[in-house]
Amino acid sequence: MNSNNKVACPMDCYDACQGQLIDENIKGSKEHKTTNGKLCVNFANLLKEENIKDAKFQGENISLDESLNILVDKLKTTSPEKTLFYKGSGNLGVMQNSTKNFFTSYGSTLTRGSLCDGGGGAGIEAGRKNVINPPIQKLIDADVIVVWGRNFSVTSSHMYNLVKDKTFVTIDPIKTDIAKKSKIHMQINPKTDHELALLFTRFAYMQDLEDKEFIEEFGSGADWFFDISRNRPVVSYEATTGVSLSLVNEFFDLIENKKVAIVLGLGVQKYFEGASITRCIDSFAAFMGFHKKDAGGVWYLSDSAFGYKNQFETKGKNKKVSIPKVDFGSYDLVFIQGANPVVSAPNTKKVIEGLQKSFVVYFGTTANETCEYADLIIPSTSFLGKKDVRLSYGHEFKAISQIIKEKETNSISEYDLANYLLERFDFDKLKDEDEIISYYENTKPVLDDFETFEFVEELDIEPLYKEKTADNFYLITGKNKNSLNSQFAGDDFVYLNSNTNFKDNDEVLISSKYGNAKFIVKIDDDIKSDCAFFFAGNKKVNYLTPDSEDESSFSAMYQEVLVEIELS
Ligand SMILES: Nc1nc2c(c(=O)[nH]1)N[C@H]1C(S)=C(S)[C@@H](COP(=O)(O)OP(=O)(O)OC[C@H]3O[C@@H](n4cnc5c(=O)[nH]c(N)nc54)[C@H](O)[C@@H]3O)O[C@H]1N2
Ligand SMILES: Nc1nc2c(c(=O)[nH]1)N[C@H]1C(S)=C(S)[C@@H](COP(=O)(O)OP(=O)(O)OC[C@H]3O[C@@H](n4cnc5c(=O)[nH]c(N)nc54)[C@H](O)[C@@H]3O)O[C@H]1N2
Ligand code: SF4
Ligand SMILES: [Mo]
Repeated sequence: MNSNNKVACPMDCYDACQGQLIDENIKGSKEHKTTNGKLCVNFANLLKEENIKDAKFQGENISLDESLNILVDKLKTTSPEKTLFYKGSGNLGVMQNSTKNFFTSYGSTLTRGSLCDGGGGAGIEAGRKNVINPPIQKLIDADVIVVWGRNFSVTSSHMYNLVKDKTFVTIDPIKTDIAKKSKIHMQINPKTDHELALLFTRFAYMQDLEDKEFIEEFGSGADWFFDISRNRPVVSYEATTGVSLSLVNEFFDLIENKKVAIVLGLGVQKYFEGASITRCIDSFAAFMGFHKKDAGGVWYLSDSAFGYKNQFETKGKNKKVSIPKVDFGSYDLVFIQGANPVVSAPNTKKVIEGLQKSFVVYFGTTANETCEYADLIIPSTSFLGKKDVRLSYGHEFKAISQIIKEKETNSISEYDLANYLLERFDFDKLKDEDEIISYYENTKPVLDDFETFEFVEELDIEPLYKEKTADNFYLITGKNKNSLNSQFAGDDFVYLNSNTNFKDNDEVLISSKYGNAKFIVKIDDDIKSDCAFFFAGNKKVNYLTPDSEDESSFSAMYQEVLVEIELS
């Protein structure tokens, strides 16, 4: 009997669930604390996906061997820095990083920064070095959970399930599922979270609620931080953030003498100064001493590989390009793995024009919008047919993937492709696959807590509300329950409040500085009236977004934009 029965969900999601094959069906593992016996609708969607069966060159089916030979020939005849290695997050298993080892040794241009959590991460690092989350038990032991710019019950439904009976406070311009489940919902104006954090700080000081012991022992610069909050009249914050002082009072009543956790999400940091905004929130948390208590703390998207030694590291002096600024057209060969930049990267028009100019190799499991521009397609083995380990950016548990299904005949895993290429170029091969897997499986990283907390002492943030007029809208994107970024259910609508004068099914042209596209309207009063909401994965929303990097981390800033809407 085959004793291999573990499957890790490979998808880019906080929960990183562990599945188990039982009588031909994959069930959520009961032993895995967060999975707790359940998998989600997106996992079911993933199992239904049709995988790419054959390699393709210029649209014609070819054998896997032929496709690999074409790739090698191309690489041998192109100058390495004119090739780009572009990896997305379609699969978050550690083995996905194998290929980077080859492309680094070979000399490809690599990307830096992120399309996801980079800005916020840089903000946390600036205050306390490492982006690591407290143990999940501290979230379970908290009394009040402040959900700040995160759609907690949707994007980490398993973490939510562990704490669903707590008291919630949500800070979000959209009336999300978790906002509806919250005692207090602060329907904040976009890009004003640092101002709300300063207002909170001011209130805390007035009510003598700051944690003097924490500040004394670990803090550096707390006085400066407090000074920033004192710079302007309290009532002025009410106007800019859209959060009433009475709601702030209610908030402080609710958290008085309570153990408080903040679960921070992407929403606060999709802006040019996303790092500073996040650091300001983290500084408020430190002012209150939420860090380092027996319960509570601040959770963000942690560096899941923290404390592990990269098993694929290799030396290289590769050029690096900021991922949101990539110009595909300036490379002779682009190797895209596990990504769908035609939908997920900013400035779609520029992405498509660039891909049309370059020789594009797509290495992935399913045919997505980016494949349409690929010259060569190499099928990647489905997650059921390759070994892997999933680390989580939400909690400390890992999930293991064994081979539970024979791999598709014409597919190749990331590990095998990397070794194949390393061999063809006479580079050192990777360590044995099982050795790498067992390293990740058995290593328990030491998560040293910080010793000093450096409060943000200066803030220079250009608010979007300055440019906002009665005629334009903030652009907001958030994740969809039934899709995983651009995978699965497509929802290409724009969601608007009923007091915008638009109606259901109106066809509208939406434009920004960066481009325009047509959308069909859905009216939804959960959306703040000056916001245009789209689900991440909307095929057209990124025609509107900036292909520029944030201030500190080479990362995307999808919401640093205002849009105009007209009937078309
Ligand atoms: N079902 C499902 N789960 C997923 C994913 C998915 O696609 N589908 N994607 C996964 C990935 S890749 C990631 S990175 C995570 C991200 O998960 P989350 O951190 O939850 O990220 P988002 O859904 O992008 O945004 C969260 C919230 O921020 C709010 N927001 C927008 N602008 C602002 C603002 O200026 N201030 C405040 N306070 N809030 C704002 C939005 O309205 C939204 O509700 O989820 C993962 N989980
Ligand atoms: N406007 C706007 N844009 C956004 C966001 C937003 O909130 N707003 N969110 C951003 C975020 S948080 C993220 S993380 C990015 C995600 O952007 P990407 O990393 O580009 O992710 P996806 O678009 O989901 O595409 C992933 C692809 O990986 C492929 N894949 C799946 N499994 C495997 C595998 O095992 N091997 C290989 N080789 N391929 C595989 C799938 O076929 C899928 O098409 O999008 C970002 N884009
Ligand atoms: S909740 Fe996330 S990790 Fe768990 S099965 Fe669904 S997509 Fe996968
Ligand atoms: Mo992400």
